[in-house]
Amino acid sequence: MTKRLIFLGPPGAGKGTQAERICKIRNLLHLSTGDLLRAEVTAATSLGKEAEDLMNKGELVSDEIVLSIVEKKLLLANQGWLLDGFPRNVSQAESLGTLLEKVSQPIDLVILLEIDDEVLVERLIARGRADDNEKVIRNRLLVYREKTSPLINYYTKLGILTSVQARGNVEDISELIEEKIG
Ligand code: B4P
Repeated sequence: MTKRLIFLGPPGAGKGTQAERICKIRNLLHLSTGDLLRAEVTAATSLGKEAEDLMNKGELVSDEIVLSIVEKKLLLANQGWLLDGFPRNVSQAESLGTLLEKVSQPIDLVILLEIDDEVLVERLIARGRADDNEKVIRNRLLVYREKTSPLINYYTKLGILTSVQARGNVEDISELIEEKIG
């Protein structure tokens, strides 16, 4: 059974939206590094203070911070998990690989949510979060192309990547994802 999943895709592709639905249906732990970081910012922890400025510029938070958050949560998950927004670069993917090897929890499937930039910009401006203004969104897209998109090749080479078109209504996209998960 497919129970260890990663959602990959540009900002606003709907990773968070779809992850919430799939995790409810499949009883998986939903691990969103974006949500976890925003919770640290809201709680004004030292980690949150360090992350806030970077997030508001659309830059990635340091690997060290993100890994420390993910590692604790992943090790407690025994029912399967869905990683949403993590890994975000090759170095995070390598660290994740090492961690998962240690705990004998291989990734079953990486789902790439594919979508055009202009749809993303429209969606995110409509949402209006602190990092959802056009200048920051354009930077997040650049950071995605430069740092995150090499993961497409990385997971394709490992033979565990599949793609879904993420344009359309939320329910239809969920169905496509469900078909891929099987
Ligand atoms: P994230 O929180 O991961 O956010 P995201 O990529 O912008 O959004 P996502 O793809 O989840 O879209 P969503 O479903 O919300 O990252 C934010 C920041 O955190 C990063 O820039 C970075 O600074 C930091 N960060 C996070 N993880 C990190 C890591 N691993 N390493 C370093 N830094 C990290 O959908 C977006 C909008 O579209 C919503 O309003 C939604 O309602 C709408 N929508 C979704 N599906 C739709 C559909 N089918 N049709 C119409 N609208 C739709």
